Amino acid sequence: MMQEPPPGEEVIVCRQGAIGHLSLNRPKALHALTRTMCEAICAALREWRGDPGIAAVILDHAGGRGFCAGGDVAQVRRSVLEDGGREGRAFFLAEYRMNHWLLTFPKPVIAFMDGVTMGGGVGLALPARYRIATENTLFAMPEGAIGLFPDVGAGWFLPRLPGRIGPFLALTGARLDGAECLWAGLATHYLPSDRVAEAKVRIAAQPAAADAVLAELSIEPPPARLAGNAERIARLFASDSLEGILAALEGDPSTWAAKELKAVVAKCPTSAKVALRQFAEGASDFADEMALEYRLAARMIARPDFAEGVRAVLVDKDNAPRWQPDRAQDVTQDMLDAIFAPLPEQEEWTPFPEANP
Ligand code: QUE
Repeated sequence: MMQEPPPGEEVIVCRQGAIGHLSLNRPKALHALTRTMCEAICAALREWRGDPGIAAVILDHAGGRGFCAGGDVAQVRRSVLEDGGREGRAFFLAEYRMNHWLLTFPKPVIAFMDGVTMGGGVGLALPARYRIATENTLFAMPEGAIGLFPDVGAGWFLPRLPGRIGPFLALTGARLDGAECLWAGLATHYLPSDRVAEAKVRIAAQPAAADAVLAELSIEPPPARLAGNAERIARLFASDSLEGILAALEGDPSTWAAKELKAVVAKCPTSAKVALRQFAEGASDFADEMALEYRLAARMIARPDFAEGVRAVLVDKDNAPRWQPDRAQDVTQDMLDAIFAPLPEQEEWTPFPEANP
């Protein structure tokens, strides 16, 4: 067994047999990610990558509710207001490198989404080979509520979901439960939360049998509400233009469409158009996707909508953001072109330089 981590450690890094165990440990902030946490995760992955004594990695949260509420966007907002966004960009650089390292890690990663899994938490879970949902899972990409966009690789994973579930999640910020995550392929297994501890112990004892352990402990989830909505999601979110989706929702007589229309209209229209263009263009590989997202992040946090969105949701909590512009038709192609334009070469995102290639 490893020694106890120092108190206040934001990620608990330890080895259990042939398992590398990473536990997010910021319970008061629902384990929201800081740059320090992303760098600690990457340092552990770098060490474990070539270590023949490590067969797999477990990713979970330490105490209280979990799994991970996102990036610490309140801190990014302070950076934007105080240092021109320098620290905010450093955070996204580190976070996206972590996302890329998780996806390219040469051994199985097992992520336990046993609680809130939003934004940055989704970026930790989706690159994992095994993604465990439970009855506590609450999954969302809510960045449209804070003038950001679906990042952390969402532009890679979400367009690959069935139907138009990706654009639906991005534009509405809809929250999925564990059963819906399994149905959509966001999760690979559904376990009752009271079997999660046993799953970890058994995987640590026998990492090569992770697959069998998870299969054995899995249960049939309750029906996925999302399955019943899949047809109208595919139909009403079919357009690659925000105006097209708004028109489809407005033209549908169902109360479901009226409710989702309300959700889309409440979000930042620039965020929605950025998400749709990001999904439609698609990157050729995951590293390209992260480079694109880093450009988008650098531009989006500098726009007034980001500071305003975080203010409305997390600082003042009035949930009454004033978007600029606040109508879809006023977000122009030129504005989007400026957000998608490459950064000066020395500011572009690059993968972590490898210690042992
Ligand atoms: C959109 C987001 C985030 C959000 C709410 C949104 C996000 C995030 C948090 C969050 C929540 C609770 C905390 C915390 C952060 O909320 O990214 O530190 O305690 O991290 O509507 O993107």
